[in-house]
Amino acid sequence: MKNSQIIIAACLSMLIFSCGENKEKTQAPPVAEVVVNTPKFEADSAYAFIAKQVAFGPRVPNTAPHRATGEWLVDKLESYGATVIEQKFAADAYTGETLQLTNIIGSFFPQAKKRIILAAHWDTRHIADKEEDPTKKKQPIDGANDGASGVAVILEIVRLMAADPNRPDIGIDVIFFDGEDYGAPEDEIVTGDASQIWWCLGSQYWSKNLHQAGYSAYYGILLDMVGGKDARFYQDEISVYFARNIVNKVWKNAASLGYGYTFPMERSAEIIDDHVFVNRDAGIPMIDIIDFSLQDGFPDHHHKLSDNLEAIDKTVLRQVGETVLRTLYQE
Ligand code: AHN
Ligand code: ZN
Repeated sequence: MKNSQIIIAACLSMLIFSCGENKEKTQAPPVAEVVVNTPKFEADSAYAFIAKQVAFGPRVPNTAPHRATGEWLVDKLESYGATVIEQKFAADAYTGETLQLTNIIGSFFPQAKKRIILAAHWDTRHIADKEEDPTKKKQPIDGANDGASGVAVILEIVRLMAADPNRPDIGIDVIFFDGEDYGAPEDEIVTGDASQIWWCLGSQYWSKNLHQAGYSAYYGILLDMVGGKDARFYQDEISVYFARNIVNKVWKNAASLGYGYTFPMERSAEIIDDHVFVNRDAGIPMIDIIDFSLQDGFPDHHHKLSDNLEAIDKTVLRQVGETVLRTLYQE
């Protein structure tokens, strides 16, 4: 970290000196808060990245909107200076279909040894299976929050970092996982291998087939449903188990920015998401920032047609963006 980025806030010493009794006894140095100069996260820009993805149509594997979105994401990452690898593979779905999937990996600042992964899934769910109405249940979703929001916050972060001459000396590897949301509906009986997990197909593949032999990273941050109105990001048990120190630093940064309500320092549950496979099979610590609480579960619009642009709150995008940026700039 550069000295110019550090501001020492010694406010606490004033507090101590104002209580007369401790005046002479005070020996401890003032508590210093490290504040870093990050670029300003533009929530309008992140929102526009969501709107752009939604405008392609539902990003369901084996469809034209999915292919077009994939090309746009590659172009976008390259436009910010990344070297992009498209990891293409076929995966079996619970339906018996074969899905043509692509993990999109964009590497920034290749000379940096210390590398951090920013990940999100870029596909959207093929069915709105949490709808009551049987015709709605079969329709694909916009996935403004579930899918597009994580991608959008990451695009905004790399857009800003690529243009910042004072960025920290870290490398960023963006991974947009495919096939996260093609899991079987709860009420559907699926035949075949009972041990097969039908969610997270892209991360399952990547974790066993790294895009570069011997690839590793310091840690990763997965963003999933990070733009919904009334979002609360509790600490998922899997993230705490594999990467407790990363969870602590991210949640502390959220609190220091004044976002403690949105990032409660309380556990949620064991969320099955892309980070599970990255932790377990690739051995890279990865946390998940995901809108889920023990009390309310996933957001109301989860896997429904209402997961559209109206479900998005720019304030939430900004809170998540600033929290992640502050974390990166402290490395
Ligand atoms: C399951 O519902 C199994 N996992 C939640 C992960 C998820 C779904 N993220 C987005 N959609
Ligand atoms: Zn989903």
